Amino acid sequence: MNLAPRLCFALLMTASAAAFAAGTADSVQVVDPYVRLIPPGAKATAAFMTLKNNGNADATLVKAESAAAKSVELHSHVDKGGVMEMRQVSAIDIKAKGETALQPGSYHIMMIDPVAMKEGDKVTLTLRFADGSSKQVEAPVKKPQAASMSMPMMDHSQMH
Ligand SMILES: [Cu+2]
Repeated sequence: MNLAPRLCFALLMTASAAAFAAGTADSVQVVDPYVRLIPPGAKATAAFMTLKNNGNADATLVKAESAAAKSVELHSHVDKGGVMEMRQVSAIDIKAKGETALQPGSYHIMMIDPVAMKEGDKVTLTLRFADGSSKQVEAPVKKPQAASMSMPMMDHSQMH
């Protein structure tokens, strides 16, 4: 068996894919990133932003990393019989020439066991895309607005 030529070919393919990938990350623009301020000792927070894809190919976010939390996951909210539930997702798509909003009640980057944060701190996140390209984002820590404090879609009329 002669595996060497095939292996070389595979390496070449990987190298060219990586070169192409740099362009893909470059074509994704991060608009208005922020990390939600949480009380000290809270077990999790989330990062939000709008991902704008200026490229001609769909982009797929597959991972987010940050030194500011023990683990970082991509999440979405799903409607489960009228109750919004957080769910880990393996990827978040950004269509070519389109945009995907990471916002309260929808997609978000979950930061579990975060370091202590205060308003105005800058959190560095690394976004990794399906093709191996990556992008660094500086997200300021912001106090949540009143509207996003409450659970999304919650019907307050039923609480009284
Ligand atoms: Cu979450």
